[in-house]
Amino acid sequence: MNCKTVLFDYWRSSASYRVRLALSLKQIVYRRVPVNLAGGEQALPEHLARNPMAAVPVLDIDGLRLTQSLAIIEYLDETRDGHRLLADDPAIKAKERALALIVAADIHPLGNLTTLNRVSSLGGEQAKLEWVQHHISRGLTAFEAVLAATPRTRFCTGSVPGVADVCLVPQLYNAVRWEVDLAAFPHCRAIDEAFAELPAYHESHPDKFAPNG
Ligand SMILES: N[C@@H](CCC(=O)N[C@@H](CS)C(=O)NCC(=O)O)C(=O)O
Repeated sequence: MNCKTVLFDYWRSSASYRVRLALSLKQIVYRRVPVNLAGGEQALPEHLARNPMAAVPVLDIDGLRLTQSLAIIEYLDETRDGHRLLADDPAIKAKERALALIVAADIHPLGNLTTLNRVSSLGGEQAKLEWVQHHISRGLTAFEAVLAATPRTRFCTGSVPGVADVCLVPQLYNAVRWEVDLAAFPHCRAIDEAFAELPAYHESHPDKFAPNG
């Protein structure tokens, strides 16, 4: 496919999954270029030239090279019509960003590959598992509390998915991977179920891109 919009990603990367969901909701056609994190490709010079943080996602679009999933998502929202990922209302937008940041800033860095490799080397595999489960549960507890504090809406802040939802869904996928018990997060699970009714969910899902999958 000769497509100028290129997403450098990894199938199981939750930050990449956020961007895939946003691209899909915005109905932006793109081409994927996998960067094999398990094989260390993020640290190769060719990828460091794309992103000096040695991470995915990276999005090439409009002659630009964008990094950081939330910055990418906001760029897409500001430059493309159609499905809106952030509200115009500053109060709602602040809440959307706060929820997105619980995932992207407060949970995700503590469960990143680099972090977990370091925890494992210091404390072993069991310590790594307890570490990641603890930090995912702690963040989702806060996310759930924010959702529970306001009347139930289909998605985080309304009837359609926005930036908070495209962060939550990959985080829940990641939580299941690490065998976190989601029983205590009914609002979060309900949003995941609502999202699963949308084509974007299936177009972007990691299982679709799993090696041999
Ligand atoms: N804050 C960044 C985080 C990017 C990030 O850490 N991505 C992970 C995958 S989810 C990664 O590439 N990790 C590589 C590593 O830890 O070596 C974003 O939101 O894009």
